[in-house]
Amino acid sequence: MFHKILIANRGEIALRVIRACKELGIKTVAVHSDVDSEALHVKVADQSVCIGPAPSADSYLNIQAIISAAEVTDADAIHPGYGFLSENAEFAEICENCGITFIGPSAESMRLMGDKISARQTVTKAGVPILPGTKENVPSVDEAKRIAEEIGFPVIIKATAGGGGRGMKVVHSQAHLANAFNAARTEAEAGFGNPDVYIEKFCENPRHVEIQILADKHGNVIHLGERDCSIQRRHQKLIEEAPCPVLSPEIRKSMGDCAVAASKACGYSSVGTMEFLLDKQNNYYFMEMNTRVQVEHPVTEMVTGVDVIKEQIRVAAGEVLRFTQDDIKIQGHSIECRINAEDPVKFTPFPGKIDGYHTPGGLGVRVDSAVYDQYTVLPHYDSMIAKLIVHAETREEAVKRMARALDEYIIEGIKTTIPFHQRIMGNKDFIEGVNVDTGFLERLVP
Ligand code: MV4
Repeated sequence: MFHKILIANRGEIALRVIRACKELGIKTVAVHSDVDSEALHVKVADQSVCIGPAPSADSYLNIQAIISAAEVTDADAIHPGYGFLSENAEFAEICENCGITFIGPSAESMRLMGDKISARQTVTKAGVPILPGTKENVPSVDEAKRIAEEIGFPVIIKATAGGGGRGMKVVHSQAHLANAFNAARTEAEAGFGNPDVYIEKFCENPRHVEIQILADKHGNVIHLGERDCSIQRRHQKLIEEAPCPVLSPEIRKSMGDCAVAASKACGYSSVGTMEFLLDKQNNYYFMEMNTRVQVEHPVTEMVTGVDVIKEQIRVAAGEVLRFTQDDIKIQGHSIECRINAEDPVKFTPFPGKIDGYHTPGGLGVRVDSAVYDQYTVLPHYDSMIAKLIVHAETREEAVKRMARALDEYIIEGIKTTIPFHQRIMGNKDFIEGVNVDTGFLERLVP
């Protein structure tokens, strides 16, 4: 097992990793920017190192500074959290070359799944369903027109280096194809340094369902069931839950088997997530893989009892998976609300000093957060300040418990998305859980 882990992140996920390390008896090193010296992850870690000025590019994305911090503190592993360097294959490679274990998959698996065209090819070989579309880069407008005609409109053009909804164009007819295709390639080149795009049949208002997988370095892979993340706004998830309220046991099993097969096909180890679209006929299609721990991992922890971060650290250290698929039982229902320092109507950032803070508690309530009373939420970073997670025996009870916990949560001095979540917990369609898809928020009249 590792002796000391450096956490190359900030906020609640840095704290989450430190908590796992403490329980495993591993020492921790926090890194922080100039403006983050009062951050909670710095206070709770055994050691801390300042790695640069406020802008992420100069600190949390500064590979040289992070590697130096690991070397001077004698850390033998780096946990990247999510965001920042977590899906940077070059960083993973540099860590390994410096004799530091990167707590995540190999650079090779990251590259294979990071490129969406090669990800589609890889999972197809494993028998995982994908939407009709191209298997290669589409090089020209003429080729794009021919393919779109063959697939049938609507189609969607996506950047192979994109992901998470960035760099996508929906096209409804041949007349709009050329413009969309050229724009997609230009944006892909500008945004990701790679102009390659692929074309897929567009699926209208699907549900976003993803499977958590856990793989060791010895070829053992299991899944921890699914999460439904359909409540999103502009590709930012706001509410996630487990299990998905509309999945039959048969589809749950076949989707889980697919996720495991896809993971084996790319030689994956560590935690990861296979993202699928679920259409109105309950067909599902692989979209992409996230090769890191995700924000919403706690809902999976609540329904499985598995500490996803501790297991991620154990497999990174070379341990054999402690579970088989049959050990994993889904119990009850869990919901997570992302609490952002934002105007709850306009969703614009609202940083500032927290002046009055009280967290909810009681049975089945969990708060993953790194803020505290009198803490100043900074404008330089992501606006998520807390995750409020509940667990209950049934979905109905979980919704009520979330409503109750939101009412107890006091955050004064800044605006937060708590009122937005309170409104959703009272929404008839959300409560019923059936008429919910990725178009849910757009259909809600303010
Ligand atoms: C799609 C799609 C419909 N059809 N692909 C968005 C995130 C990325 N991982 C994949 N995404 C989507 N891909 C096809 N072929 C719908 C989404 C999608 C979405 C699209 C528009 C607006 C909101 C969305 C929310 C989730 C998924």
